[in-house]
Amino acid sequence: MEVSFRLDGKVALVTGAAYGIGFAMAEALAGAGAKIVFNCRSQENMDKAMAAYKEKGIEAYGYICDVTKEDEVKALVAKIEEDLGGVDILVNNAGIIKRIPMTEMSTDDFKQVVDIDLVGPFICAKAVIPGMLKKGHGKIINVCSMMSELGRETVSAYAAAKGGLKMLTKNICSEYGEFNIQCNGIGPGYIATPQTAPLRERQPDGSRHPFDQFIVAKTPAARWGEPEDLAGPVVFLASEASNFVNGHILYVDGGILAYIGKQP
Ligand code: NAP
Ligand code: GCO
Repeated sequence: MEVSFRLDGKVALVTGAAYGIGFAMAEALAGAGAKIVFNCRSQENMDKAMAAYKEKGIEAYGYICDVTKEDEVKALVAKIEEDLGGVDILVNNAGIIKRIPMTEMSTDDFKQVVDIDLVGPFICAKAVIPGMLKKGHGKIINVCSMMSELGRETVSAYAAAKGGLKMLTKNICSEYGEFNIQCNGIGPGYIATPQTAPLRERQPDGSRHPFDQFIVAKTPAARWGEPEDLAGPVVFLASEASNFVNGHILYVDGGILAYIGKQP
């Protein structure tokens, strides 16, 4: 039996892949043979990202597009259909976090997080599914979180959105599985990216941030994840090797969810 993880001829749209986890996942998908399309919101980030892809030898197609704006997303998907023949793989990666105690958080802040982290993936999936139905196949990978399962102080909106994204994943699987569309989630643990930089900042005396120490102690692998740790999982879920895996959340967390924590 030969199992293929190759993605030659496939078009992958990775949202928010200017840097961080999205960039690493796009790089991995390109390494497996996929054509990469990505978006982000600012021209400045786009310019840096295009240079970074070029440096890696990847001919990526980058577009300015906000995942919360349905008209922009529809136009992007139409352009991909016209230029590249449609999206085979969608990775819903774009996301933000706001760390604010719940009773101090404005409703507008809460809504903005849910809008980007949950409504955005709905808008993007809704835009690509008709094309996938026509093609007779499709892979949708939603980037979930530890907060799809766990709560913690200050991240109420993020946890609500990522918990919702887990269930959107299962629902897309339920609704479109019979049409050969697989929708799965990847739940990264604590990964060193700009999003988590404030949690790793050195203290004025040069010592490690208490949250940084807390995460390393809470992770059986005893380290932060790197964006590259998501490479194998995303290629697996994008490839035919996972054709009967559907509605699953693959946690890539160095073991955090398995562990009760260090004994005193
Ligand atoms: P990051 O470093 O902050 O990168 C986020 C990316 O999303 C950027 O490219 C950003 O570019 C883009 N983006 C944000 N809002 C957008 C919007 N409305 N439309 C289009 N693009 C948008 O974050 P990351 O750590 O790589 O995280 C990527 C994903 O993984 C997020 O969904 C995050 O919640 C999730 N995650 C992260 C971790 C972690 O520990 N880092 C763990 C679990 C899950 P622009 O600002 O230019 O738009
Ligand atoms: C936080 C972090 C997390 C991670 C990640 C964990 O403040 O707790 O930013 O939410 O980014 O999503 O899986």
